Amino acid sequence: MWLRQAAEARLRHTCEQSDGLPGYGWLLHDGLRFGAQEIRDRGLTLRTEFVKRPGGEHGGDWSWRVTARPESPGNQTSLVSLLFYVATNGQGTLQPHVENTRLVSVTGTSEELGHFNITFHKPTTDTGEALSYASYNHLDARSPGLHRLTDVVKSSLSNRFVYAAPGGPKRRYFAVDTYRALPGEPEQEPQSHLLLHQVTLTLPCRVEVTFESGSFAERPGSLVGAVLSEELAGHVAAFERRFEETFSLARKGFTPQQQRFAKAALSNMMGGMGYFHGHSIVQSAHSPHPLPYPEGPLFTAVPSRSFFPRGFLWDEGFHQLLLARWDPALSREVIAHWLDLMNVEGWIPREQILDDEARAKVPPEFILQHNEAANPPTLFLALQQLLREPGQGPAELSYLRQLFPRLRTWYEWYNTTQAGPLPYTFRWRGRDQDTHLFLNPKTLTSGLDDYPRASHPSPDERHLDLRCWMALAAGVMAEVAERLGEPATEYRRMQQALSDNALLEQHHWAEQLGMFADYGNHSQAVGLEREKVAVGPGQPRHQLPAPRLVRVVRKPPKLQFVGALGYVSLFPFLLQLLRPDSPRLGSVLGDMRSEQKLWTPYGLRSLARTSPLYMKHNTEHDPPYWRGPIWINMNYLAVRALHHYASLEGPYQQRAAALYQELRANLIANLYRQYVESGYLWEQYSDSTGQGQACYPFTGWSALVVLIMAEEY
Ligand code: 6A9
Repeated sequence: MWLRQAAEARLRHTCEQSDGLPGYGWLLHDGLRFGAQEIRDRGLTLRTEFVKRPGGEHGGDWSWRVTARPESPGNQTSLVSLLFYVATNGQGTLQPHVENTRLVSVTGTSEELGHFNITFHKPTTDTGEALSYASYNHLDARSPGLHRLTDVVKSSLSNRFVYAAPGGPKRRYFAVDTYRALPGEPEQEPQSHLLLHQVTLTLPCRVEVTFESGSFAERPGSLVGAVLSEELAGHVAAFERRFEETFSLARKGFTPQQQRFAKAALSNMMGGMGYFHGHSIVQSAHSPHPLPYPEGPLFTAVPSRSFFPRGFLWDEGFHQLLLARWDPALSREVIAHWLDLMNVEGWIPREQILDDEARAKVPPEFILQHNEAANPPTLFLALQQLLREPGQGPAELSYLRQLFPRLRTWYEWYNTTQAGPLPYTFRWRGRDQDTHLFLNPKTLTSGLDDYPRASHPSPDERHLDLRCWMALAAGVMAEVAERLGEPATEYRRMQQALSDNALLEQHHWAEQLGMFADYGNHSQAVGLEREKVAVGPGQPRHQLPAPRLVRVVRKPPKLQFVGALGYVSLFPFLLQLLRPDSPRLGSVLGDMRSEQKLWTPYGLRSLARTSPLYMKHNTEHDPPYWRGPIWINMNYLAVRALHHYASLEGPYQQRAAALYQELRANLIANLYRQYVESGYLWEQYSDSTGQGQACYPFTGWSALVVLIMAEEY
């Protein structure tokens, strides 16, 4: 945690989107041994770096270095506190070692770490020179849990302390004082023992912390000061080399600044990975009440470290497309973790909100996971990528063998629970059922939330995107089964049926609309209008609730194709099911390149400008999300598909090649420009200005720009 000492002290712990910081994120991170992060707060910049040194039985040692500098060099006199804490989470012990008021070190034990020793080294200047003066405070407290640590520290702050550097003015400052129990939670059992070391000093400065593992027997010397600097420099050099070997961005002519952008994108995805543990809360059709899902671990990347710091099933498949290029072993571990979250039916919860800390960040209506709810099985995309990695040996094969029973069950779950009304058709379950309050009932499970579907949800629906995902899934299942010598014919047959362009057209080509589409009970003539509220006699109008926006259906729905040109219509192309000589490929490319429809100078928009629900609110409070803005996961699939069709002989080969160049250049230019201007990668981009929108920093699938730069598909 950190604190700028001013009249109003504001303790910072996590970086939150609502803080509006000019920038924060990992600039370098190798996923395993080292990382460097920059946090630009108002008034100061923090650089945090770590190095891990393997050894012993418990993961070895690590050191952290935190360097704080004033935002502008003139600002040297401002006083800053850096707060370092250690906390248990339900088990383990900690012993503080205090000299005067300074917490010098903490020794402790935990199940996972065995014995350890954490040392808070004396602060120095930002270049490691001795510092003449600093003030120290510490706190020994109990917290109801990790999710309340910030509150515990805040409630113990007092400004009765005086900073008195020799020859300087005396200054009062805020520091941790005696601990008072949190209001509202007096009798709750404390889950967490917290020890905190506070250093107060002027900028610029540096503090180092070392963690030494008790089972690490022959340590060559502590990882601090010059030794740490040297190790860090070695890691930076190795990272740079490996980055170029993996992605060839220098060779492709990207500038050093563009390369730094790509390194930050990859690093922040990797540095955002977390090891989560706990249980989801699940609503099953078999039970009247929500139930806790079995407890378990999840090692995963996240869409946004600060705003969505948890696992999302279909996001993860995209994350692993990037991470598998950097470290296939890491990806294999993550995929295995996800598949281990499967229940006996073959279902994996879509959003992983596993403990109190995670739940504290999610509004109550999003917490429940429903066991009929799917999400695109993008882990098959990641697996497809891993299968292509060169040098598949016995280790990879035995990994696949372990995965196979789960893959089989997972695939079967989709195949049965999400089956459509006709053979070889599919339907997302769990659409919003209320047709009165939404312009178009949402389909959160598809991942494309408010993308327009049939206006009246019904069992007659056929969802094009899910059908294409299943074609991909069947193909990967067939390949895995063949490699393992398991029965593969049924998967092959399914893949062939789902790739049959005639059957695809029969179920999803809307001749009159000239596009691929969903099918269902649909009316195009819908709109939101103010509800008319009846006023009783003598009843004053101002006492009534404000009229709501409700949906009116001006023409009754009927079974038909759904006219909503956009990402869903592109799916047979995106997942490369179209034959290269299919005339439909020509139409798809034409729609993509049309500025009236999907093309923008910044990437492909999610819904055509000509589509009736383009940029329409879904309710009063629900702005358009997948109804126009540009999303990078889908654009990645589009660039990848263009690259594919550009490599196959056919009537559209040249067209695909030209579009490939153009779309790729547009995406890279815009994401880079937005990063330079705003300091972040974003959840989506405006289709009219290219500006980053919604959540930030979002180095989930938006970081796929690295693969687009590298031309890795
Ligand atoms: C909201 C508010 C702190 C929505 O990237 C994760 C998902 C995608 O899987 C999905 O395709 N995002 C996309 O349409 C974000 C979903 C966040 C839902 C929870 C809670 C948090 O407030």
